[in-house]
Amino acid sequence: VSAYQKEIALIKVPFGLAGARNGAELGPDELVTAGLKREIASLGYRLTREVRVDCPVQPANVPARRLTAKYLNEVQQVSEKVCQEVSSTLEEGAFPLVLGGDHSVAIGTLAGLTAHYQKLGVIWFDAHADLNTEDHSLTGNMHGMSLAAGLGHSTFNLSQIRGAGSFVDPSKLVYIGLRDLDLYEKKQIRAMGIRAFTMHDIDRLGMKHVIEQAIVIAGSGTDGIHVSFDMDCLDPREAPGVGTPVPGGLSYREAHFAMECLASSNHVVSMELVEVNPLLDQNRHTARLGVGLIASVLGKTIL
Ligand code: 5AB
Ligand code: MN
Ligand code: MN
Ligand code: MN
Repeated sequence: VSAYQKEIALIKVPFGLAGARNGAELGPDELVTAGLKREIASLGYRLTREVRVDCPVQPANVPARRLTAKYLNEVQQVSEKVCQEVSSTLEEGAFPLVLGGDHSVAIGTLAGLTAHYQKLGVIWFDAHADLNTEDHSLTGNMHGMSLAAGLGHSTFNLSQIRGAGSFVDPSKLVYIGLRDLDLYEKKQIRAMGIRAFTMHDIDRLGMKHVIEQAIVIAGSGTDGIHVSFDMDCLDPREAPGVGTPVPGGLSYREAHFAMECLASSNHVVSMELVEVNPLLDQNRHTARLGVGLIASVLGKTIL
């Protein structure tokens, strides 16, 4: 977030059909209840718009669908709306803060961002790579396909979203926190040469080195960095309220430190925080952690 940009738009996307379990659709309200707007205000930001994207919910009679990409039409609808909201926010010069929902909401965010920025850097915090296509996914859950759509690998991709710009440049994309990859995803990361800081790399190099490198890769020669933050990048002991927990994730301080470094880089142009699942949480712990991490990206410091 650059120092001059003190206007923010809250884009709530209560959509959970593309996730593995019910509950992610409750994420945006949970983050607000956990104090998000108070934090934003106390950091001196003006909330220029607050929208709640109208999202489809589970139909009473679930029709027989292609298992390769479940709820594809619903994901497409939501992507279009999120794209529009993110685009308008950027036109107004405000900072888009997108609250998921499952991680498929990133498709719309990336669509709106690429419409505005020619060269977008992306840092993807996640236990997973979200690179599956409809032909390779083993689950058919589209929250595991959002980056494939952003890069143009899946049949449903950014080019099918009205108003979207060009695909994300894989050389400007960085992963942080990976530890659960499907075989196809591993091959793709290697084939495309995507910079991926796995949990092993974080253990080896430390978060300081990792986030500094990530900021260089996603932030130099680009129009700015989009932070896509899947709460399952955190260790499940820190963030139990996520749909697809994987042991061995980021600690509270590693995640906060990364967000603090991003804030001081002045390169962050947008953020989304996804996969908060209140049904699986304990004492709103995960949502409160999410609020704290957003505050850190927006410039909150300890002293
Ligand atoms: B998340 C898995 N690779 O495709 C798949 O939480 C998990 O947005 C995807 O990162 C996890 O279903 C998607 C097994
Ligand atoms: Mn994800
Ligand atoms: Mn994930
Ligand atoms: Mn720079």
